[in-house]
Amino acid sequence: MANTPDQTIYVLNGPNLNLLGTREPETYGHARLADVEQLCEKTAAELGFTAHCRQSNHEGELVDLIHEAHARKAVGIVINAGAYSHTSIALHDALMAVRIPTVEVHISNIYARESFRHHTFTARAAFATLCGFGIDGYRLAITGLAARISADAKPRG
Ligand code: CA2
Repeated sequence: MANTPDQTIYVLNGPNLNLLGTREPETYGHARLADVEQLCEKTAAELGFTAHCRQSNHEGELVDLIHEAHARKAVGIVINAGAYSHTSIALHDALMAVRIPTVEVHISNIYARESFRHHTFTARAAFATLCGFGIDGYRLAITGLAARISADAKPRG
């Protein structure tokens, strides 16, 4: 079955990711959040999906966006919850509640950094996690998510 453009993937970015490209380029590179969102929109469109990109610095707003994804019948979520990945049971619970196939992305390799970044709550609610690919991780995440969604939509025989 062909994908239709109303098949929406939510791309959610968490706290401080609005600063991308303005500070700490050695860790996060030179691309800005607008570049990330453009990459996601292009990648999704090439695969027959629509990327709906949102960023928030507020945990509750991210919870609301996960609920919104469910209400709007989004078919997938790509999430980089930033530092909330390591702290937020609320985001974990929201992702578990909506049961939307989710991929977690981190721009940096969190396992090569401080130990407090090694555990993520949101990863437990995702079927896959990517880290360390820079912003290309978002393209890879959407590609893998699209493949999973298309495979799940195929009738088994
Ligand atoms: O590597 C990632 O994508 C992170 O999710 C980024 C978070 C960090 O807390 C996670 O451990 C790993 C931080 C995002 C902050 O982004 C900035 C970007 C530019 C300048 C300053 C912060």
